Amino acid sequence: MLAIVSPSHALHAPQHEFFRGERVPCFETPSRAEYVLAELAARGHEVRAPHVDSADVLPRVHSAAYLHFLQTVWQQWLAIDPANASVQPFPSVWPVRTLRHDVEPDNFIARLGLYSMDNGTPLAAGSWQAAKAGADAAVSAAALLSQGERAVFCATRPPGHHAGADFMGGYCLLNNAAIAAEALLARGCQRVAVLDVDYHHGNGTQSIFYARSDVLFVSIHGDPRTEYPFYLGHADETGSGEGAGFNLNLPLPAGTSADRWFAALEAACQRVTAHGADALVVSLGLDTYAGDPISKFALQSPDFVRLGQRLHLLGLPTALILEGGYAAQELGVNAANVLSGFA
Ligand code: Q9C
Ligand code: ZN
Repeated sequence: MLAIVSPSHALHAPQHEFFRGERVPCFETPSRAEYVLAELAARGHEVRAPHVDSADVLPRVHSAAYLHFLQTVWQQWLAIDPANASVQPFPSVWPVRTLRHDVEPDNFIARLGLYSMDNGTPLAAGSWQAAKAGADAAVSAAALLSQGERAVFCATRPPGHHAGADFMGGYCLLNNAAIAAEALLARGCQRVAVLDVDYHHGNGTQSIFYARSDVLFVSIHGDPRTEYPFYLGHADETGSGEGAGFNLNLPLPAGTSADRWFAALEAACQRVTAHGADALVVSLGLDTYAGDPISKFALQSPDFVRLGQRLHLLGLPTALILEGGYAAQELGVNAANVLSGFA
């Protein structure tokens, strides 16, 4: 399978995040993409750089204010103090419920809170460049599918599915899967399905398409009662307005076995088929792996071959977009196993 990877991913290399109140090394590291690239090369997959600019698609997914913030966030941080070059900014205040979202604060940390859902999305000097390259990969995949390619894998990082129209979260800055879906629609698709198999619910993707019937969102994930992102991803979220019936959440308890996970995948795939989509975007999180350090499903490496086989059976032009997966050394094998199953 054709793969798209930009070396710019490595420009997003923050040092630490918060975990149970402590500062710990980031789980979402450049080495993840390097392990994936190495395994793609070992198995003879063709790897290309992105060849299409996502600039005209980004505003279809994200607000202009958020895009401006993300593009300039590091300059804004350095403008406060040049010594911030070696300091990571984190939000510490958020406009929840009765607080206002419509006035952008002059205070940088308050502005960062306005555009964040959590304090779990570390930033670095090259975060925008890396995220933009990921979005370019997503629209490049859409272009290749519209030219007749059956499937394209984007080894993007940072991941995307927690990012909403106007906020970052859960390591995600730009919603690459939503960007791929919009690019497919712009290239003539009438109906697109997004199937999210990351361990965590794709709250950003769900919210972007929640009121729409042209993009079906289906997700299998850890039950948000106990798992991140906690505040979205329940089974009773089925879509609103025009989008009523076009959102399907299949939450599973932490500790779920591979057998039960594949039963949920079957239900998810049947809903995708019923949608009559002309293209599929897979939010390919590999943090369902038993060895994942922050997740609690029990898939083994060979199970990812089976996942690829079931995705292939859907018979659709397919963009596979890398999301999570934090057992970095096993990530290459697990990702490449999906591609092998698809082949
Ligand atoms: N600080 C994705 O898989 N935080 N994001 C975990 C460690 C949230 C994962 C706790 C995990 C987000 C794309
Ligand atoms: Zn995840």
